[in-house]
Amino acid sequence: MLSTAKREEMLRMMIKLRAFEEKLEELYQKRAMYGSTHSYRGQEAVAVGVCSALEPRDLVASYHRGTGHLIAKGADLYRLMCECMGRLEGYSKGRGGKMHMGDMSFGFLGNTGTVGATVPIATGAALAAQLRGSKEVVVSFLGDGAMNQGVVHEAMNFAGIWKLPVIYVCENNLYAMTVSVEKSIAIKHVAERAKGYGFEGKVIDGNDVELVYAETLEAAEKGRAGGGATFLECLTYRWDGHFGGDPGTGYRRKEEIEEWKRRCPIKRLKEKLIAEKNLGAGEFDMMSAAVYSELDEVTKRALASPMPAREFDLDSIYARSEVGHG
Ligand SMILES: Cc1ncc(C[n+]2csc(CCOP(=O)(O)OP(=O)(O)O)c2C)c(N)n1
Ligand SMILES: [Mg+2]
Repeated sequence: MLSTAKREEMLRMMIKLRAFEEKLEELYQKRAMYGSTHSYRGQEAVAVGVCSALEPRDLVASYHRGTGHLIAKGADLYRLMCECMGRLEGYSKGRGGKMHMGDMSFGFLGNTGTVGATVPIATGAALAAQLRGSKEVVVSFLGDGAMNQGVVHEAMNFAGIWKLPVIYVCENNLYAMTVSVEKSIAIKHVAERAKGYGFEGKVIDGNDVELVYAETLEAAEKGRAGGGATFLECLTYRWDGHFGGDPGTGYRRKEEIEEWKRRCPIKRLKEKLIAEKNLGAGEFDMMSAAVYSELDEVTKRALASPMPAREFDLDSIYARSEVGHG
């Protein structure tokens, strides 16, 4: 059983993830963001459950819906916000925007907008960890849609052969853009594919943060002990549209959205802690208010921070032609 302090910490972190998405949406509407949003609202228990079970030395690779993974793994909110706004003090000096940043100081290999590309990156990092004997475990987050990319199959097969210390966390939120899993995946649970790669695949409730935590801990211990990869299919749901400009309806029924909102991962842990008398309703409100006000401060600072200067346009460009300028 997890301590109350640990569960409160996870609750606070889930609120932080949600507040961040709400702030990004507000900024997107004001055209203050660099690029679009891919809201993580509704899926918070996956990022928080997984990252809370990892050790600081462990590594994470993520995808386009990656702000939650970044925060849960320890990103600095100010630098993250700056990157989302294309500002100089962002993790990629404002060049990558919210889909492209990484920082090894907190074990974040990076996220990418190329669907499926996260998986070979994480698998390669797991091979490196195995060769170094470092006992690091690598997590690859991916969506259900990514499961149909060829490179994912190649990487998972490789992980199975080499018994790599990697955990594939598939966030099955039932849709890839507007396409439902029923239309794109021939089997009911994509976790069944893990058997074909020679490692264990489990289907779990991705809105239960304590369960996600426990399953990740078990998979990480197995990976560290040389037991190889694990695939966790976390059943969850994105509350919002695929990206900022998508209302999220049309291809999804209103009742379906409402039903999943009732299964809110934050509400679930909050109510459990209150029922156990480990948290008061007032305490929850205070916790929540503190998170939102911290984020307001961070946003204010980020909005006042510098934009990248023209002189730096060619910095960090590794391949460029020496001819044709002028
Ligand atoms: C290689 C590639 N193909 C297509 C796209 C366009 N695209 C962006 S997100 C997305 C859907 C991904 O769905 P899923 O993996 O389930 O993640 P979710 O958006 O549901 O979190 C697609 C097809 C892309 N970015 N990269
Ligand atoms: Mg999906």
